[in-house]
Amino acid sequence: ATNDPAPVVFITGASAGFGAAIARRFAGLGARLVLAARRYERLEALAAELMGGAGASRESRDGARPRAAAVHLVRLDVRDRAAVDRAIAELPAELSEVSVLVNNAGGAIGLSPAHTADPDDWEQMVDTNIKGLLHCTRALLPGMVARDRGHVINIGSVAAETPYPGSNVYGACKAFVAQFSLNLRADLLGSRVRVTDIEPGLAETEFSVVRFKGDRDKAAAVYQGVKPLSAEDVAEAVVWCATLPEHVNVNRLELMPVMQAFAGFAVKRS
Ligand code: NDP
Ligand code: 8X3
Repeated sequence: ATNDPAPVVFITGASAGFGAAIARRFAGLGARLVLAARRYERLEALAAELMGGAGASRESRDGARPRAAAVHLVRLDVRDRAAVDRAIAELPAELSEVSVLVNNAGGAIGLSPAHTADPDDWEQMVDTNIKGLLHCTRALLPGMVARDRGHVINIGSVAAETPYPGSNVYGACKAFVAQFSLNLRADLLGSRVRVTDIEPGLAETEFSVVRFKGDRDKAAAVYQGVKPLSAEDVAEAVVWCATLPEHVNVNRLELMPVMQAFAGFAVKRS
């Protein structure tokens, strides 16, 4: 109905990359936003932009200036289950009925083969991409089911499906995300809560700077000579899934730049 309040969209990892672009797109639709990340000052700058305050110069792809109906910021490390539960329990009353959760916080740490990879990097990837996503989902899902309304949008990756050297734990985490998303659909049958796994390919964000632990030259080389996906491309896919008619569930959506494809089987000949 037209007098329904603007939906509340909870986005993890909103301080950069896809998460910030997703926030801008939902703001452009007049949504109410809960933005979470560890770098709070980044969230503050984004909130100022989205509420039309300082720094509100950026225009969205269709030329409109995004303006959120409300923005609430949460300094949050999704790896900390108690902190996730607390942040959700302490949401302002008017933002407590979250209708879209975008589980976006995550990334890859390192690109080393399994036999030399740093186990701390593996643990960080599992804690963020898998356990962080579980913490947020488990905390927000009961409300969605009780209201019989909601959408969990998980940011997976092409790495869930396609192996490549050095992807070892990162790709396996995203395979978890893909299967967990489908399993949620099975559990939620009978409710109107939707679940979508968005699986982007090569996209230029801070992803590679994080993967290469701050080595910006190495990160830039990943996108050299290619037109990668942009954060806005991915945000558009997210918003499309979220704004389809309520009876439509996109289970899984994989997108790549045209200049990326598959390498086929590798064979080591003697
Ligand atoms: P960025 O590095 O640009 O952004 C990652 C975001 O995740 C940041 O906002 C960061 O915020 C947040 N984040 C990381 N760890 C935590 C944590 N422990 N708690 C809370 N927030 C956290 O990368 P992308 O935008 O590219 O990545 C977003 C998602 O997309 C990730 O899940 C990534 O795996 C996935 N992806 C990326 C692709 C790409 O090529 N770029 C392709 C396919 C999927 P902060 O540091 O402030 O906490
Ligand atoms: C990020 C895309 O191909 O670098 O998930 O793993 S890739």
